[in-house]
Amino acid sequence: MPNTVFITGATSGFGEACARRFARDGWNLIITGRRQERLDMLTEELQQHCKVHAIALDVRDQKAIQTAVKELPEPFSDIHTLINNAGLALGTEPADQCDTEQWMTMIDTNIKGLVMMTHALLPALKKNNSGSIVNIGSVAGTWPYPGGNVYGGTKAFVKQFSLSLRCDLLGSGVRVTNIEPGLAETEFSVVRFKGDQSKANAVYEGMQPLTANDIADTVFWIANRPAHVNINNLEIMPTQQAWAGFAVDRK
Ligand code: NDP
Ligand code: 8X3
Repeated sequence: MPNTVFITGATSGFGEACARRFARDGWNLIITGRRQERLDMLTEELQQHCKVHAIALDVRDQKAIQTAVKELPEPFSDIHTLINNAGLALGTEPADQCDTEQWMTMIDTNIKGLVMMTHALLPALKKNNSGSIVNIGSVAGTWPYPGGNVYGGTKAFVKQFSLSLRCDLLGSGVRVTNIEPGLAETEFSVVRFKGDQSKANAVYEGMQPLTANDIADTVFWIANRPAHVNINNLEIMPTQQAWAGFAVDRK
């Protein structure tokens, strides 16, 4: 029987590419996201290759998470891999000029959504004494940059939560990985700049960013390591991206 993967944020970018990658190898898919029409299109495309269960789900809605998990039909209730991918960055303003509503949205989605999703699926994952949780962190969780404030903070949380989860799951057979991608061209920057496509394009101008498929291949590789192998943390950047030095305020 094929394994089942549960993907949050499968309507775009990394999540959508993961859905295609896992479908290609015949995994059963649970695809989620807020945009129903995108879920419908993806279901129609992928159900030729595998079984697909689509759920319109906002990860900020804790009750909806509980219901979605409780009502998973056979064979989807037997989950091997959870990809905690749903997330976003909003704005790049310095902290004192930020819209705090945007801060709360990032915290509610990237932190609270991820932990509640994880908590809801842990019983199903532990039942089989195997499987994987793959969390999508970011280089922003390790390397600070101006305007990254709360977004970077949420991804630092994801990194530490992933490590702590590993400790709690030791002996369960369930693996945990935090992936930290650098610049990748998806809808990420369009969302960050509130639909301003030219601002988003400028982020990737003159360089070759990662693609959603690069990340999907990586996630697929991680989920398919032998059961005794746990990739703890994996940072992945475009070749044309590296770190800058410290900033110094010289008077
Ligand atoms: P996209 O904007 O292309 O995709 C984001 C996905 O998250 C969409 O499917 C969106 O679905 C979903 N999502 C957002 N908010 C919610 C919510 N409240 N409930 C459910 N789903 C939600 O961006 P990426 O694919 O690039 O981003 C995926 C993850 O990767 C994010 O966690 C991001 O922080 C991280 N990341 C991205 C990098 C990049 O450079 N692109 C680099 C490092 C990390 P919908 O709108 O339909 O709900
Ligand atoms: C996305 C990568 O560098 O834009 O998490 O924050 S970055």
